[in-house]
Amino acid sequence: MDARKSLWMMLLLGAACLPAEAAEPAAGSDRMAWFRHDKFGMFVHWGPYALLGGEWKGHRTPSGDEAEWIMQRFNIPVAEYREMAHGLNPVKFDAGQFAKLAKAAGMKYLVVTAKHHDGFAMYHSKVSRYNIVDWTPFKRDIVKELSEACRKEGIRFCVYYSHREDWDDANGYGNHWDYDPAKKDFEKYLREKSLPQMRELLTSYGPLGLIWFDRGIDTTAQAQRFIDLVHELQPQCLINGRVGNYAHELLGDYQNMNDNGMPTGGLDEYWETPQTLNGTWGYNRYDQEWKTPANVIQRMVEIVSKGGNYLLNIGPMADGTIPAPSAAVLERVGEWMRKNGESIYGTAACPVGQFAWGRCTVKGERVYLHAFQRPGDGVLRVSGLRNEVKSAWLLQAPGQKLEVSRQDGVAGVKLPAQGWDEGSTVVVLEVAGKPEAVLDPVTQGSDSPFHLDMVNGQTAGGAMKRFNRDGKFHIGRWSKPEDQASWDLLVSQPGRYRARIRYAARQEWAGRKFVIELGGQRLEKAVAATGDWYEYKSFDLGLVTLPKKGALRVAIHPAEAGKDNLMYFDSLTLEPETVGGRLGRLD
Ligand code: FHN
Repeated sequence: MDARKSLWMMLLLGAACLPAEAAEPAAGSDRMAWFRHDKFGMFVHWGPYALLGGEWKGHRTPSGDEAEWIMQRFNIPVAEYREMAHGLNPVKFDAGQFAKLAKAAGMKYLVVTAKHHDGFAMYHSKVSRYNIVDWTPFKRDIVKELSEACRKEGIRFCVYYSHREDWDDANGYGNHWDYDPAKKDFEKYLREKSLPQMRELLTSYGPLGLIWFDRGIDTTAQAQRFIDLVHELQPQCLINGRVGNYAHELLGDYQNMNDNGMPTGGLDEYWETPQTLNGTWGYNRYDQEWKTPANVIQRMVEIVSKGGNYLLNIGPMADGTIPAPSAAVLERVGEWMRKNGESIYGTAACPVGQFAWGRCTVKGERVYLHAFQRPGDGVLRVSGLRNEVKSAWLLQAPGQKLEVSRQDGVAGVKLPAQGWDEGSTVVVLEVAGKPEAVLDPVTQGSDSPFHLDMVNGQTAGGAMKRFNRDGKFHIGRWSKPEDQASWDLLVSQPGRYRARIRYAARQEWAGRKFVIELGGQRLEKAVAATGDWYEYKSFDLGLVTLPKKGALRVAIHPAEAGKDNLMYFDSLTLEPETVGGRLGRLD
């Protein structure tokens, strides 16, 4: 048996189960260890915009607008905004309160806006006098005080820095109302403000957990200058994915979802989603639509069950006060975390997927079932879990074992009538071995196509389920035949099917061969260029035959090893060919 065949056999034999590790991001370097473990962080959006609180000269920012964008929304002239910024005097600011609240909420890292798009530095910058110490009566360095308070409380300190967008600087990006875009010298901005301020942040506040860049930058070369600087001055410091151009390949250490974004399924790479507690990042006195503690807990569980991190924002008021509703929500979340943190920190994505009643996370030989609602009969059915369940208990009542049954191979855990927790009630399953999933085959309805994509497929080798940085998801990072995506189908209607593939491919990937294995059939095709990074197109691959009812495996992989990506794969559809309204007959 040649190597290729034996690999294929291994894949077939292993098809029915997916080990938990497959859903965990590759370990990579140890720099990611804390990020992998910590899961939950506090985002702080704070600047002079807090003084306006979503209102400029009697006009409110439109509903749904983000209050920190007010300068741009109303095209406030730099001179007027600067004048307003003189009034920032957060006399009630107590850095310890921020760090303590983060800690009480169960958050492990804190990211504060050292400079947002309005160009104002919340630290003592020597590069520009437009900063909290030199420009306001407050005269205290907020970044410094927060860094010290975080260290004291054991919270990893991190900074946000808007490296391209700067509405104050004549050469920064974004202000077209005061400055003529044609006269901007962006290189000068990078050289004289953005990079020097980044250097200040990297050299003045001790070790930083990560730098949170935002809004991307025009070229890969520009982004690389920031990356090089971070690597030179603080090699351990992580860099978020927004350092580079959103339409290009990821340059940082991990992906950020869109704001408030949630992936459809688990990803094979490190990711984090920035989310707000209401609808704005900076303080807006008119936005009182706060998420409930239960909603925050369920979001966190959902994110962690898909392998991600949750960066949850507060927008302090101009006087330094943390809005009471956001502090109250975080305190309640913290109560839940103190009791249930074991089911969040250091866990990995749930290999089993999602349940009607909630989600799951895994660690070692434990599966943590997060029940968001109590099924009518009080039984949590854990469909898709392959392992034997040795024991089950409520995380908060380890002494009281729960009854576990198996019906048609599906484990069920009987919940007690008491002990229900806000947001999510956690049941611990101790299982035999590493948690593994029995994947359900992809089934078909009458005459409907099979739709195969990253949510219902499995990846192997280097192939990864990824965020595409444009709000969608794909499978990428495959360069050799072992890097595969596969699906197990249950065919109920044998016949001829039209195969269509949808992907994005850049010019330099064109011509690379890919293989689709489909039962005994093998299609080999060449990748066609579709345009820029995330321009997806569909291609007709012709007719294929699904010869009989029952199980059938479909896999895609590069035909041979090459550098680069094969393609950014979106989906493969197999659509029944109908002749005269009936499914195409088999020859
Ligand atoms: O424009 C910003 C916005 O104000 C806020 O900082 C968010 C946080 O993720 N990031 C940008 C938009 O994506």
